[in-house]
Amino acid sequence: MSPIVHEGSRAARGRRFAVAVSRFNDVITSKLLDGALAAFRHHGVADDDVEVAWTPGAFELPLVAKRLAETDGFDAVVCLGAVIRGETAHFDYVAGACARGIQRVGLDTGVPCVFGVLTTDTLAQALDRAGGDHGNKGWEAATAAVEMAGLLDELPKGAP
Ligand code: INI
Repeated sequence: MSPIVHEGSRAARGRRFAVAVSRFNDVITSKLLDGALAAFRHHGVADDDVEVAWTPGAFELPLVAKRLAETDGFDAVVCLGAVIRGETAHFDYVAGACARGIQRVGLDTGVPCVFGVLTTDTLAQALDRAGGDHGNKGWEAATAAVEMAGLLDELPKGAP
């Protein structure tokens, strides 16, 4: 006997995805968006099956993600942002609220909601993760969205 294993197919042709992306630190977030769109294309998603909504900052991502998740027809929502610590305690409020909010949207709606928000101490660290030495977190987030869409499709459905 072997167990039934679910891994989430990455065949994403025909799937629809939404991206909420923060304009704050858009030097970084535009690169995250480029990475996410490239990953969707890589997995066979058509450009017109992806919708992008820009928010003022990372703090606003959860509300916009919720609206997108409640819109019938998206298989997953990707949230992209860059919260950079700098000198202020603002970082902790923005990053914490953003992470908790995005997680809550996924749990409340049942639509996978992916956390593609960089939380770094410096701009250089953020650049490294937005197409630099440490890859592109936007690409990773879109790939996670594709995988979660496939996995939730495969798993037994819960009660309505
Ligand atoms: N928003 C970010 O996306 N990243 C940040 O680093 C940031 N900092 O440092 O302040 C930030 N602030 C704005 C915040 O997300 C809201 O847009 C703003 O507070 C209005 O609600």
